[in-house]
Amino acid sequence: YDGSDLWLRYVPVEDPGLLRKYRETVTTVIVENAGRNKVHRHTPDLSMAPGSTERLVETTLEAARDELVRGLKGLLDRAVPVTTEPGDRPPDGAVIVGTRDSSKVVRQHIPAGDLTPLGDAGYLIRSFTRGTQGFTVIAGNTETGALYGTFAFLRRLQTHKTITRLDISESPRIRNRHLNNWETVRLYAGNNASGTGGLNGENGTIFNFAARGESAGRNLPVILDRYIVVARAMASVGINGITINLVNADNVYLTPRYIAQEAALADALRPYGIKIALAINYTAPTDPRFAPDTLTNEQLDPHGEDFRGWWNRRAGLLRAAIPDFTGFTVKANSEGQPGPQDFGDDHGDGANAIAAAVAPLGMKIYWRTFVYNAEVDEDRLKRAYLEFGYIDDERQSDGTRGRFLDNVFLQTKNGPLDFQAREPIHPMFGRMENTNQALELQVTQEYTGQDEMLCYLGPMWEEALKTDTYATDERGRLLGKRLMGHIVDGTAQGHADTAIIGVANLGNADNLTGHHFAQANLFAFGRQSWDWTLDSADIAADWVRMTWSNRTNVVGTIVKMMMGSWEALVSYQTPFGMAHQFRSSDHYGPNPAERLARDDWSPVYYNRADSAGLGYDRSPTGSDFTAQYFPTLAARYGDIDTVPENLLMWFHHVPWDRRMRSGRIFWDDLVYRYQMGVQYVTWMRLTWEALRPSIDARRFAEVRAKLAIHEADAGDWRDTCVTYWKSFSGRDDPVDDGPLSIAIVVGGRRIGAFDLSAPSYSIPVRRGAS
Ligand code: BDP
Repeated sequence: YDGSDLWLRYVPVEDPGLLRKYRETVTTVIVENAGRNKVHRHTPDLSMAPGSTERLVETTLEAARDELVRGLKGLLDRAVPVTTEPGDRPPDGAVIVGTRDSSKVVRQHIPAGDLTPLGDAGYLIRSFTRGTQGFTVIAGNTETGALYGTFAFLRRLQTHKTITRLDISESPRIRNRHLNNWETVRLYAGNNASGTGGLNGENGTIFNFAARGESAGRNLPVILDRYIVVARAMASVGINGITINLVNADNVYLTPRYIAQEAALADALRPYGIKIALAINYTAPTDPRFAPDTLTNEQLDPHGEDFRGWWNRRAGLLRAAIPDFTGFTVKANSEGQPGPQDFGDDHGDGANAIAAAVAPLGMKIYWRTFVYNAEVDEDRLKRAYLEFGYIDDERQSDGTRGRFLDNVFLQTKNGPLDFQAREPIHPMFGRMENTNQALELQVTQEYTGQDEMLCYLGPMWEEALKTDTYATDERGRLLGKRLMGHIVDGTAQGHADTAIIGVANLGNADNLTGHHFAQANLFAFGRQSWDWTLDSADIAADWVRMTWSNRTNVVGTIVKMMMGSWEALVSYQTPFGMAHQFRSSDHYGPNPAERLARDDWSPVYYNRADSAGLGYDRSPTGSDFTAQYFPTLAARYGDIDTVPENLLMWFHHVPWDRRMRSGRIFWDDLVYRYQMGVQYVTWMRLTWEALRPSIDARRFAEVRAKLAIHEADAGDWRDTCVTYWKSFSGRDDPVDDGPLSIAIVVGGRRIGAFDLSAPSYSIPVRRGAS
């Protein structure tokens, strides 16, 4: 097995008792009126798409029905009949999927009052029994809700949970759960210099617009089978949108030839509840490729009609081809991308101009806040708040605050730097009370081992989402809702429209993500986007059961490997709050001595190594970046005695002989930490070896090969960094008094530890986990 189904594997249930029970509970699938609500299709010839071996579905209920049929056939190891007619009373063993609109059964058995509060994406799964007879209803207010419920039901079988006496209702906490697909990231090509390589899944991009197909004499876009696997996988975890191209945007995506391709892709994704968007370039209107509709630089005035008119026309073309096109992602005045500042305007002017132009079409603007400028700031981290904060604060003529329009989201990375393995939260979360905030996470492992290292990111996102922002301090305390997750889901500051964005890790490798374990990060991103309060260990356990095996020892072992893997990577790459020690050529390996043309791209700028110590002083005695946090957090981070040790060097220049909480001096603890990270990888490699009898041959071998590379490269990180630090500290390696365990702390809560005396990872039993 090559991993190409992601976690949508429907293998026969091994346990005979459970299989018998499942077969009793599920004997028929009933989906009424699946073919109604035909979705708008611009490419009718794609019903059987060239390049695809599968018939493309036309409606969301068809997608739900087909998934149920496919899943049950695999899991129950026998075909389950489908009917469209429930009769007077659903037969024993029926599973009915629908909405109150589509299904008589749903209308009869699910009161509107139970469904309405679940909104347009929520679902309900309910068992009905009479005597020994019973049936199951999966219902949503919308077909998409019903599809989500279908996947949730199948997940229960895939993870061997009970499917009787169900009364489940779920709805997402965040409204827009999107991927950003950076389709070409040639710079970080990993092992493959010509494609998107290590970052996005080995050989190249997931969507291939160069592929064309001949059908009925016409030159049609190709919908490859893997697009549909991706669509199903996204829907299975509730992801409902995707910006399909790189943020350093190529204007070609706005040309008619590409729009035709985008329309075909949107048609294929639509039944799965997924809408598409594009990343754009601020100065696109001046691109000669759009002639005769091309503007001059002088016409790029965000307050003028030329600029707004252009974007309105372009968005209109997209809307005509893609009726549910959602809008644009914009990277402006960032890393050489053009933006309003080039013309004397600010982000508010620029974002609002495009937002106003597309608002009549119901579209939104996701304006990224990833900005920095070495020429104006000593500390790169301060820039975003300086450029955006005052706009949020500005009093408007109608007395309200905040200049950004309602259809603008500011899209901000979880941390203030750039997707490092551990960052403090970005101080803008909670600060931008009058603006829609979208949280951007990096699913693709640019700085976390790319597709070579096994690094499960669920705990990292959980740590970020469960960090206390102390937003508005006292008021926040009274409200009781001031975690990062509360800011993002809108409950902390009363935002109705909410968004979370994951930079996707999809590519054209057989397993779509390059490393088999990278699939877990896409899965976790979706699950945490739906419900950020979930426990990352529970998510890992679901994924392992769906992807690898339900055998207790396999589940326990792989979950242990995953849960410690991120803290291990932090330990051998950038322990105790160190950041950005990557060699610039690929962002994979270490080069702490590197000094580049730009300070703020250089490892030496971040490590500040000298004979006194190591780390960046951002406290009031240094750059005073800490002042951007709410007072309680600012005080905690700003004081070397109260800052959490795992963020020590993020905020302080730490003397080599500083006494650490372990009782050892900083230098010794630092070296031990590097060593422990590497030892953990060794333990993972050996542990995987022991799983050989339980894992299919191809995937076993592929992961085994990756772990060997991982171990060697982790050792390289340790050796390169420790050797370099030693040239400043002048100290020897500590001997024989190493710590025995590293605590795994998520959201201020110790969730476990890995113990290196006899390497293993332990997760204490948690109470109250559902
Ligand atoms: C950095 C990447 C760069 C991206 C940038 C961004 O190195 O390729 O363009 O983020 O977020 O991590 O725009």
